[in-house]
Amino acid sequence: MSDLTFGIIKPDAVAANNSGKIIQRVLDSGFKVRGLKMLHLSDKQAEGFYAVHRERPFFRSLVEFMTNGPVVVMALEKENAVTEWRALMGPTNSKEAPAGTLRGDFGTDIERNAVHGSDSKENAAIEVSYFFNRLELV
Ligand code: 3AN
Repeated sequence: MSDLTFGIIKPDAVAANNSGKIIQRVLDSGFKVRGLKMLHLSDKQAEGFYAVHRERPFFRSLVEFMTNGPVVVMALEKENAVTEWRALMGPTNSKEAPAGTLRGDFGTDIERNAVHGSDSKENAAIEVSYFFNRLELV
């Protein structure tokens, strides 16, 4: 099996009806979807997921944004999945993300940036298991 990474279609992109387009771009880019579900994060779930950012000034705002509507979580498989998914997403700030990247095409700014992706193989494994149990991964 190739590498797994973890992705989220964030509340801004779900609310704008862009989840389908984003999933199509995922498939067109050669990822295999190993896990997929929609959920509405609680404060505790979002705080736990973003625990590494707890001390950052934007933490409260990030948690509020991530809990303001449903998200779609994905376990994605591809050779070099972490790097490939981050390349498809584009840079963190949607204002600086080029057209053709998901954050460039579907995001608004540094917070409302449409998608999340793991930043390392180690974090990908942690994040996949935060959201999926083994029965939910095909
Ligand atoms: P990435 O998601 O590209 O790995 P991180 O890990 O630096 O970026 O940030 C995690 C999330 O926190 C980002 N996806 C973004 O939504 C939010 N974020 C990062 N920096 C800021 C900021 N200066 N203001 C508001 N939100 C931010």
